[in-house]
Amino acid sequence: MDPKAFFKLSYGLYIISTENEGKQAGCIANTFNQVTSSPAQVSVTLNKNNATEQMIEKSGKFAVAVLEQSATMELIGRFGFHCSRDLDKFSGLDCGIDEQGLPFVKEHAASRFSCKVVKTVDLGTHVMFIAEVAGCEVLDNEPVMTYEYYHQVKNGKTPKNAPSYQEEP
Ligand code: FMN
Repeated sequence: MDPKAFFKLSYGLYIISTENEGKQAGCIANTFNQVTSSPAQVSVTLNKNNATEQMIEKSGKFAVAVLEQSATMELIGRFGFHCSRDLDKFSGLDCGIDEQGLPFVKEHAASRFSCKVVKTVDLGTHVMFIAEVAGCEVLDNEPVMTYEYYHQVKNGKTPKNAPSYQEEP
């Protein structure tokens, strides 16, 4: 099995966020996808250790911000390399509240989705949430961030919690 085959897969970069009992959590994910069009359904796969995964299990809903190429490494670092249990990740950011009452990041976001979980699939280390889209909106028309752009142009790294993580050769 050649692990480099996985590097040929393409993804975007997203901020997944949720809220439960007055607390907020959010993290970076590259695993957000549309899975059906009618009804419009999406999926995201999150590590069970992530505060965001644990909060979505309780809230049953999540918001998604589709990141643009202009997203700063500070923003990606805040959501992708820290835990919401230790940090208020939304503090000082330009955020909105969606139709399900969830916070979403507006900064450097091309569009956003509000998602209601309809199925949860246990994948061992990770959980895949399948959700119906309760609302969505275009926020900006700048080019979106791909996983390849994040690695090649921004020189970004991927932490162990990401499903696409691979040991450095
Ligand atoms: N974590 C996941 O569980 N699923 C992903 O798809 C995922 N993709 C990531 C892609 C990138 C480029 C980066 C930087 C991180 C990714 N992560 C992913 C890791 C989480 O964002 C990270 O573990 C975060 O600190 C979790 O925060 P939380 O504990 O507040 O939920």
